[in-house]
Amino acid sequence: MKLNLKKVSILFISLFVICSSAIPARIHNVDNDEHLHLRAYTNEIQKRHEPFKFIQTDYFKPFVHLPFTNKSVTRYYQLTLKKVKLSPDGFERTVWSVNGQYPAPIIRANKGDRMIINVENKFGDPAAVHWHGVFQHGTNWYDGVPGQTQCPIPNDVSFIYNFTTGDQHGTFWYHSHFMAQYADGLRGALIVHDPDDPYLKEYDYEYVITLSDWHHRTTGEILPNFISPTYTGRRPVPDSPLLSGRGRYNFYNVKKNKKYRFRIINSAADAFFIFSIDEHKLKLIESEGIYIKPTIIEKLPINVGQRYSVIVNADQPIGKYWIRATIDKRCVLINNATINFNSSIDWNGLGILKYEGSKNDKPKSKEFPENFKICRDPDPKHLKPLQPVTKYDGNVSDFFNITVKFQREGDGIVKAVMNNSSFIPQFNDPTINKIIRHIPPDELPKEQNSLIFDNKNGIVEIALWNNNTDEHPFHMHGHVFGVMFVGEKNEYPDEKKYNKKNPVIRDNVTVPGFGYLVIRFIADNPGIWAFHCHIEWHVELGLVLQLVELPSILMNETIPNDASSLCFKNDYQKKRNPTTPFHNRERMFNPVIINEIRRDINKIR
Ligand SMILES: [Cu+2]
Repeated sequence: MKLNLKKVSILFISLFVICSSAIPARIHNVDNDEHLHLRAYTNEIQKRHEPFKFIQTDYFKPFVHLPFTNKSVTRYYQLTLKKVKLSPDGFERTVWSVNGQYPAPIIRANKGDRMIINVENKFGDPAAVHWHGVFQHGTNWYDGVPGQTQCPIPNDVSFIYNFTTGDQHGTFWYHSHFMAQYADGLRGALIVHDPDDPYLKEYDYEYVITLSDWHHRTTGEILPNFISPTYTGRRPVPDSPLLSGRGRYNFYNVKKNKKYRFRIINSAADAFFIFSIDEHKLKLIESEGIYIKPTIIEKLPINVGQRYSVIVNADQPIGKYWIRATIDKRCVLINNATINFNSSIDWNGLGILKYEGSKNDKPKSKEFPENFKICRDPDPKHLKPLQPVTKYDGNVSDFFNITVKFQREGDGIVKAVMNNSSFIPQFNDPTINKIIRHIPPDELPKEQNSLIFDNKNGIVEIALWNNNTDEHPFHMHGHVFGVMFVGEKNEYPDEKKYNKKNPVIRDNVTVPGFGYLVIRFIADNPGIWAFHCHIEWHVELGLVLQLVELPSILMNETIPNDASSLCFKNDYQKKRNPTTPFHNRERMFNPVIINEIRRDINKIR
């Protein structure tokens, strides 16, 4: 067979495009010397550690907190990533599993513990694991975001994530941050117990419920249709809503007069859920690791990536009650060209709260009425932190204006853009590597959507305008933020209305369709942190930013060898000398403003 030069170069160009953009292709690794070297290296690292505990968990068994000790504990967990055949809703398909199960096992720790987690990749695809909500203070390279904080873990390679839970406690989760892999199965709960939990005496047992939208087709099949110039549909329609990875007849057993803390995690790729338990009110106590003033609610709206804890008192007559996790299809637009538009989905996900001693019959319980705004986060008055946080009330040192919209790009594909730029990761040269080899942040590629700020402990404000019909659940890595303002269409941000004194604190917030969002956080965590819509289909269309936080500190860090060696042809040692200090340079990602007079956000219309 003859290959001419033109064909070869087309092949190489196509390979480059596949490897360096969010185009949906499973990348298969070729064995080469570097690869073999890496395997030997990771084996060596593993020998130096304690045995890793291989965990599998039953989400339908209640648990109590781990034993509390005076000293923090180092916990060694083994997560083996492997494709297996499973039938979560009765339909068998290939699942990107962790330790053979879906959802991935519940990882648990106490506040202050060190987590040493060995991720052994047997997927046959590259992978990475992100610890959603964990600050990763001082360990940015273990945040698990290919293209930003690490290179993907190649197949047949083990990689050890090593981080501390620090002062954090609450309900977190972990999932793949590589392509749309988490929608195929790599998602599970991460729980950090707190010996100082003010609500500890108010519940006897705990349950974790992960909510997910399940597809019968893999994302490898869905994405090439979705990201195509000819696609005129909306976001792919799922086939089932699942509670902790199961369909309708999943039982959460309770004992009469006991109290249960339910930790609800929306781990969906897309779906906005409404959660409730018939005839049992929910006492809301936690939003994303933050204790909140207890509020009694009947129905809990929960968007993608968000977490809440509620206490449920099993004080009703012995019997069975529906647990409802309904995908709110009012937040989902579907047309006839939408992938799986004729799905046979029952949008009403169900589980059963089953009292000990109840009869073997179907629940006859009554659903609570609805009394909240659709496709929105709960009313801020229900999410007030137990301790009001005032640190966001001060002079803003860095301010960014962001506009979100969808537009057809040069390749004919409708992409999601932030300030007219659709995010494209460079998987084999993540941003952190670039900063550490002293590439000036303003020289980062424009399509990496960098928000650069370098004022230590300064207040950073992001004002975001969502110029399209969809609501978006925005998640920030490495931080929680104070929600200053959420506005509907034509309800423009007005600083006088900002909630500076006692804002909602979280890491994942909903911006309404054609609405506004203003958040503030403290620049206290040097690193590269993703800030993105958590609808996975929108991530694939580029709805991602990266915070380049305190680069003048970050550039002097050293990436551990195991993390840097994931990158082929790694030349991070070769440091460059920036000719001009960062703070004297113009920034790349226009029209983002740094350290200038704050713009009147009303003018961004
Ligand atoms: Cu979105």
